[in-house]
Amino acid sequence: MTNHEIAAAFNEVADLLEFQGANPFRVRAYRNGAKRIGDLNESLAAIAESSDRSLKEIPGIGDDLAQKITTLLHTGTLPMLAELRREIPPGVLLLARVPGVGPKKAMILQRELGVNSLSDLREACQGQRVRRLKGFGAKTEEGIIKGLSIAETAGARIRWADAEVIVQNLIEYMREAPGVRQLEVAGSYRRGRDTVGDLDLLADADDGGPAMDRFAAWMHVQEVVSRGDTKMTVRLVSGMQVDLRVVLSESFGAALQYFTGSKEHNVVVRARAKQQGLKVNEWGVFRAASADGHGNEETAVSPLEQYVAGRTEHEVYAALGLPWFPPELREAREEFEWAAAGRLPELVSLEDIRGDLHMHTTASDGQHSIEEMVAAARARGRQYIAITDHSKRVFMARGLDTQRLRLQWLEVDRVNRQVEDVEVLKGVECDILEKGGMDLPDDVLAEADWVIASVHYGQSQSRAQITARVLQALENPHVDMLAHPTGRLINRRDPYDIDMDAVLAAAARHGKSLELNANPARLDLHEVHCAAARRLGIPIVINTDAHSAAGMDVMKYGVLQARRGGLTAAHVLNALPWAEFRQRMRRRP
Ligand code: DGT
Ligand code: CA
Ligand code: CA
Ligand code: ZN
Repeated sequence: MTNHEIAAAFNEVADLLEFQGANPFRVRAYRNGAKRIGDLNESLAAIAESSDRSLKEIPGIGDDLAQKITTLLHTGTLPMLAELRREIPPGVLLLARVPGVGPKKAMILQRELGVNSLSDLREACQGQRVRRLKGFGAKTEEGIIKGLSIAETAGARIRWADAEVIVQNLIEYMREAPGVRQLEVAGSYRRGRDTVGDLDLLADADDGGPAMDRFAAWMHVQEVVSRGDTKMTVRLVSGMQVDLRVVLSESFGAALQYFTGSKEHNVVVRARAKQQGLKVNEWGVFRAASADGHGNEETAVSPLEQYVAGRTEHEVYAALGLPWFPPELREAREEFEWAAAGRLPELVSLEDIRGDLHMHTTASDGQHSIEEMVAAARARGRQYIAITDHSKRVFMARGLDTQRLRLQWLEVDRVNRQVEDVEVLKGVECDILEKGGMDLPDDVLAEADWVIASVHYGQSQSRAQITARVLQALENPHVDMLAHPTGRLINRRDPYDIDMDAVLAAAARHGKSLELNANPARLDLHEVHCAAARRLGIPIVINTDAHSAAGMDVMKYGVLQARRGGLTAAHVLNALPWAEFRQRMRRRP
């Protein structure tokens, strides 16, 4: 049992307890314990086994949690969790995830109205029964109806970063399955899509039985949906479906290629094979038996088709005269043209990133000071950062007016003089006002090293209005970059209605950069627009928009999205080393 899995168990206990209306301190104890476990560098199993150490030396772990960790380590289950799961129908937990509901309201809905599923909830809203509940009201009811349609159109797709947590646990757990030689998660997860529908796990083994037995016993499995000799499907407690397929080593590469997809990419691959008298499927690449019957005498007993390749993906693609494609590119967009020209791009990687040009501090809605953000940036190998707190319009986040901003910039200069290895830029995330225009005067923006323009208000304006506001901001000579250009929040808020062609053209014309906000809830710019920006020569800046030191860890999600847009380091402005980035800056500090 890994730290991840134990933390997940505690988080689930916290969710379920909270759902039952348990003492908030008790709920917090489990959540806090899960968080502390998540931050640990060593495995709980090692600490528990060591004779001179105790689990209780971990901050946030008292007698009770220590005992539960021991139970989990020894038995792989937690009786208390099993009981909670029995008491709370999974349908009701789903309710809590509807935007506008949350655990407290879900609990009331279930208790007072007997609502147990999303469709029950919709009916209750339509019958206007929800608004009559204490503490709900008509506005809440309307919010829930909106939340329901978001939950339904989002379907069961989850954000890539959330899938990553499941995948890490799953791989760690399944690696110990007897007889399994290789293990990979294929599908949209491997392609790095912003959301993932289901997980496609592949195992290389002679006999699928033991691997399937272990899989069925995983603590996060709610139900085994189906099980055959080589394929098994389960549903996890979270609602996510996972397919496990077991193949032989000769087919592992072919299966990995096949189940990584996308379907569209594979259509082209199969057509290509056909042209060459080959056939490709999840078992391998095969040469079709000659139609004229010239085959050898053994044809009657040996397979009609001759196996050509299938052990590795490289081998499969090579057999078809194709290069190995990074999974992020397998969407049948430009990859086959690039391959034909013999130049697949060398996609940007996390190691290429040198700067981070969007982050917040305690001056507005961040949790850490300038110095703390500098230390966090240093720990992540960044050479330069921009401190970009909100401007005054964002009063909820205590946005800065001219006076406070100038004071902060003095502070930035002071810190910058003190640190040798990280360059700290005076920046601001300046709001684009609802009526148009920037939230701070031009002469103030002119003093900054780095100016971000952002839309936070008036997102439901008409396409013409929002587009005009953004174009005006891009024309402002002091603006360097447009942040989170479409405002989408994955599964929660659609992008605002904006003419992206016009925005891209304006950015190109005025030499402005566009942000790829790496927050896994945003991933905005979308990959398709990243590709468009690349073709127009618009620099992309991958930023964390960190509101805390740990917030800087999201960079990898932005990089993944950039890779799906076919970006190389040369397309990413903050992949430039400091000396070169400095040359590119409008104002040179
Ligand atoms: P998802 O799960 O909706 O996020 O997207 P994918 O791409 O993971 O799709 P999924 O799970 O249905 O299938 C994984 C890959 O397996 C898919 O990209 C291509 C391949 N595949 C699955 N079913 C079929 C099929 O019926 N025909 C073909 N040609 N390929 C399939
Ligand atoms: Ca899938
Ligand atoms: Ca699947
Ligand atoms: Zn921001």
